Amino acid sequence: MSPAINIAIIGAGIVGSAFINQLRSVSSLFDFNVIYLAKSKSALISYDFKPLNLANWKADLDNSSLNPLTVEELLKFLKNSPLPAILVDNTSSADVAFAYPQFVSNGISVATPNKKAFSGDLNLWSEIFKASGEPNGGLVYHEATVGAGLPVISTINDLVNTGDKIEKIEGIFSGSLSYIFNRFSTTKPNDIKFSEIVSKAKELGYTEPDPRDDLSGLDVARKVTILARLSGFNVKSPDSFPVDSLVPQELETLETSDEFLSRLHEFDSQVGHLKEQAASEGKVLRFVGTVDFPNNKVSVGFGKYDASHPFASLQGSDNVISIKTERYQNPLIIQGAGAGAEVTAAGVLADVIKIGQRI
Ligand code: NHO
Repeated sequence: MSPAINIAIIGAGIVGSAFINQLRSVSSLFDFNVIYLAKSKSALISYDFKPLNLANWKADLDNSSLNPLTVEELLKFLKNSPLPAILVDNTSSADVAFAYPQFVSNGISVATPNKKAFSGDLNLWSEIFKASGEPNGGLVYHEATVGAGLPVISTINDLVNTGDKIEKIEGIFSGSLSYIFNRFSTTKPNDIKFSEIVSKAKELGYTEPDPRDDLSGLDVARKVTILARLSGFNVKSPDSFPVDSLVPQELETLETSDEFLSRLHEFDSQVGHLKEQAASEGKVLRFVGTVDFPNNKVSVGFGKYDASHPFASLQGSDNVISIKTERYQNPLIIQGAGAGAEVTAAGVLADVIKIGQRI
């Protein structure tokens, strides 16, 4: 019989739905028993810890009259789990993220694509990994917080853990901004409008729930913060270094992302101007993040690149991450799809399987 593990899943949106479908279809060395599944307004809860029947999970979750447990209630519930438990946080909730140290110090492992805990306050980062390092601490995996399913975090961890020294990390870390600029700013002239391509990226599931998190540079700043910290650069927060923003000031405070998208066309000419300027120099615009140890500098912003530069020829929503280290003086390059439900969910599922192998 395969060993069994109890799984609590919070979040059933774009990534969460793909995750549940992959978890159900994958054959694994483990029996993954989902005992809790929640979205913001409803939940399915197996109080006797028997696996939930997920055959019609979407309809069952929509029709459930149970409210999601509070973080404290969920912690209490999982502490009573008769099997090892993994919390899969597929939300972008700060409240859930802030509670990771409590879960982890109670032996509950965490797998998540949620960047909030790892890019927020540096103390939270320290608390999470301190709790995980305790003899009975849970494991913490967050590969999909950078580069979706690409092996970025595991690679940096392996480099650092084997004594290599990171010198510079540079790359296109945003799948949505990669998609947007690969289509918008090309070496051949085009008349694509910025607002149209942003809406398309949202429709394809490449953006964050609110595309302003991508366009403001905040999402990239979060990813760069995470990579810097893993590499030993103690960045205080994602707003503690320079970040260029693509969100017009007038639209920053609009309440909903729908309102934002419906008004973005008013500002098409502003970004259009930047692209024309780059094109007049025979270059393309790209949105790049950098962690630069020799210069003690972390930054996120626009760069103009010649057509021959690898950043200029990216396809679709690809990310490209170049890691220069003491051992890899010719940088190690990781490239591939960096956004989208399936690859992100696969990154989370791979983490769940790794946790299963270690607990
Ligand atoms: P959704 O579709 O809004 O789903 C969120 C779900 O969480 C909903 O079901 C909501 O009801 C539930 N929820 C929220 N708060 C809750 C709470 N307190 N209790 C219970 N349920 C709650 O969001 P997504 O798109 O599925 O994203 C989920 C997480 O994955 C977020 O943390 C996001 O940052 C992360 N993520 C998403 C993507 C993506 O492709 N959509 C990626 C990475 C991480 O690789 C992707 C990426 O980096 C995209 C990025 N924008 C880029 O590079 O361009």
